[in-house]
Amino acid sequence: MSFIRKFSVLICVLSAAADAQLQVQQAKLPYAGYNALTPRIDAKTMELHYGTHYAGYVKNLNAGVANATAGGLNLTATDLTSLIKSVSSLPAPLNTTVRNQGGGAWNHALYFKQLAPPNNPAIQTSAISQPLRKAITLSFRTVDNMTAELTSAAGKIFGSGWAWLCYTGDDNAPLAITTTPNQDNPLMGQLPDAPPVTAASCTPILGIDVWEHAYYLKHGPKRPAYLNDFWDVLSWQAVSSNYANAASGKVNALVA
Ligand code: MN3
Repeated sequence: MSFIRKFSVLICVLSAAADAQLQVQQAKLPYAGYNALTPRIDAKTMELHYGTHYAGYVKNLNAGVANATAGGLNLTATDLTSLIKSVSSLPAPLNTTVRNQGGGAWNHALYFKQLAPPNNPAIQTSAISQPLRKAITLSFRTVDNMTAELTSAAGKIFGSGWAWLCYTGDDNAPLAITTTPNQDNPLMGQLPDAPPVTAASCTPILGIDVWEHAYYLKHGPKRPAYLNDFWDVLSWQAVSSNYANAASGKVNALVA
């Protein structure tokens, strides 16, 4: 075997090994630091939420994937979105890891990327794109109706979970509101031991985290006060971009 041939075989082996293991990175914050969302979301909450909880989901997911692939599992998912969508077909214990830690990684990437500082024009409803506005009108008549329904759904979640504005793919009602417990995500479909998902398999374009870690340091038990603050730092520009990506099937762009 020539040197060149040996060298290219080695390259192939190395790239196959690199492909075999999916490594998820934490999404970068699209604003400057943990102080950027004050006073709506305080720096200590951001530090704990982004730097500890979200970082933990990513770390634990990568460790679980590394363990499973080291044990001989041939993982076909090439990104975080295809991984969480495939959760029902994964073997134990990876299925539980992907559901909890992978869901946590996906949900928090969407969450932090959709926010903007309170003085940023992106938070004005005038930043809503024409296609998103049309979808909201078809599904809820007005933006105010939609935000009221989503706030109400988020307020009613018992314990930890998420409220979602979700792209359905239905031309007559392109958007729906749904909730999931823990770190479940509508992209996972209807999970066997979970409460019925009203719009299973839809693509979240806006997510409200109602775990206590998202608000307890500042608001204590007052979840409605947190929900008020949340809307003041929600970037409609980001949600518009999420809608465009969801509607064109570029779902992993929501969390990459
Ligand atoms: Mn959280």
